[in-house]
Amino acid sequence: ANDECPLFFMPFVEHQLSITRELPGLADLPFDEHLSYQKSEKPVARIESWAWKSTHFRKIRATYIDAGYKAQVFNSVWYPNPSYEHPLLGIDFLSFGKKKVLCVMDFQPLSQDKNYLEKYCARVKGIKEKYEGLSGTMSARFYDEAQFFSRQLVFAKFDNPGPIGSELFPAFKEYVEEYVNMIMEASPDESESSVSRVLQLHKDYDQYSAERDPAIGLFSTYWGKEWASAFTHEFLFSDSEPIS
Ligand code: BLA
Repeated sequence: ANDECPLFFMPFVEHQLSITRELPGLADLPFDEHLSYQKSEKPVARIESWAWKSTHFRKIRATYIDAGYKAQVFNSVWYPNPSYEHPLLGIDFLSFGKKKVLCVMDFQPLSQDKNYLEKYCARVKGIKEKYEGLSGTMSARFYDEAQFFSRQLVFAKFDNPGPIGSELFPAFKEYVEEYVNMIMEASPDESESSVSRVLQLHKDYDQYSAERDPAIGLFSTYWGKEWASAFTHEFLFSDSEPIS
């Protein structure tokens, strides 16, 4: 959209694509075309989204926003099949202006039970510790860190885009690799009770996230309120209900 602004997070999209392409049973997950691409001339911006499913994942979705220097965003969530009670992989990387970069990435736990966190989230501790700049703490402005977030959350604010390549990209590659390996090596629990419990937790996650998503204002600015609401409830968090 803006010739001068590099697409800071495009290497992340490309890397994620190269990983998803190798997943067994990969297929496009169809969704409404008007949600998959939009552009705006004034202010200049474009948004594109993709979604897949595979043998191990019921939904992997990704979104890129290019509004020039005003905003660059890569946002993605990986939902394993409900036969896995494992965390979701949540990614939210944003740059605003030339001096404000916000990066959040987590194995987003479906439970805050100590054993659950130890089993599924603590495993990335060693990765996070390698990247000094990535261990900030989130505020309570939008989300509640005690719900659907773990202690191993990557959280970083930078005043320049430099660390996107030097720290965030290698950390991202390691998180994605660890995450995919964790799911592929896990034994699925196909029992009806477990599957319905996990599906309900995915639904709770979607509702929690849709109600708190600070991006709705941003979507509205460029593409209007109605589109923003449809994008949030039908694509980003498609198991959420709008609250009227
Ligand atoms: C914060 N995420 C934000 C903010 C915006 C977005 C605009 C507020 C930034 C600020 O003003 O400080 C943007 N959220 C988006 C966009 C999409 C979205 C563009 O869903 C969709 C395309 N958010 C997630 C996921 C995680 C997440 C999956 O969508 C998990 C890793 C985390 N985003 C997250 C957190 C904050 C945030 C924790 C709050 C940062 C803080 O408290 O300072």
